[in-house]
Amino acid sequence: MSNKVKIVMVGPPECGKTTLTNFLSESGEVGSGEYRPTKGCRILEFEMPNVTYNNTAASVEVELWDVSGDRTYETCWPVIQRGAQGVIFVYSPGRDEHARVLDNLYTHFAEQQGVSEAQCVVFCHYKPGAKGKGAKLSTSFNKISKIDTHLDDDSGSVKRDFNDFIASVMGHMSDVVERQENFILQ
Ligand SMILES: Nc1nc2c(ncn2[C@@H]2O[C@H](COP(=O)(O)OP(=O)(O)OP(=O)(O)O)[C@@H](O)[C@H]2O)c(=O)[nH]1
Ligand SMILES: [Mg+2]
Repeated sequence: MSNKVKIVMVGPPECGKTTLTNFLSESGEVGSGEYRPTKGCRILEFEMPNVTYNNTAASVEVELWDVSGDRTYETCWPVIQRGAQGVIFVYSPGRDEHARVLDNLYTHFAEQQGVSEAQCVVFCHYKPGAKGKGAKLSTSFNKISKIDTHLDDDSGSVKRDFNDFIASVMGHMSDVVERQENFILQ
């Protein structure tokens, strides 16, 4: 199995996807203050040297797609989704209407693509000074891990949570490959 993984990050405009992808890939600005909406999509490529799944530590090449929250780019979604093995849903605390946005994104990026719950995670992203709780998400998200992300006071845990998510996706992918191999051998 290849140690490459394609992950897409989606969510409403201005919730912090570009900031999070810059932070996770250790490239670009993190919280410069100025908001520049992403046009279409950006792709960040980086290596994670130490991901443990199936009881072994491996190095994983990550392709992280930072998808614009602007729905005028929806025509690009089929290209963006192709071959994605994981989806990160991001939204902002204190914004109940974001639950509906995430529901629609779940339908398009997970359900219709056959991406399972083990391949998804939700980040409720707290910008500095952000208040409030995450919205109540629909039942589609019941089995999906939900994580609060804070870059300013606890950025280490965001890296760990992301590492755990990549491990979960890789573990899931290797189970799928194993099942396919067993099926062929039967
Ligand atoms: N300091 C700081 N600023 C943040 C953080 N997260 C987001 N911001 C700011 O909030 C604004 C919006 O963040 P972006 O990361 O551009 O949001 P986005 O989700 O990529 O937005 P679209 O590309 O339009 O979908 C920018 O001005 C960021 O600098 C954070 O953790 N810390
Ligand atoms: Mg962006």
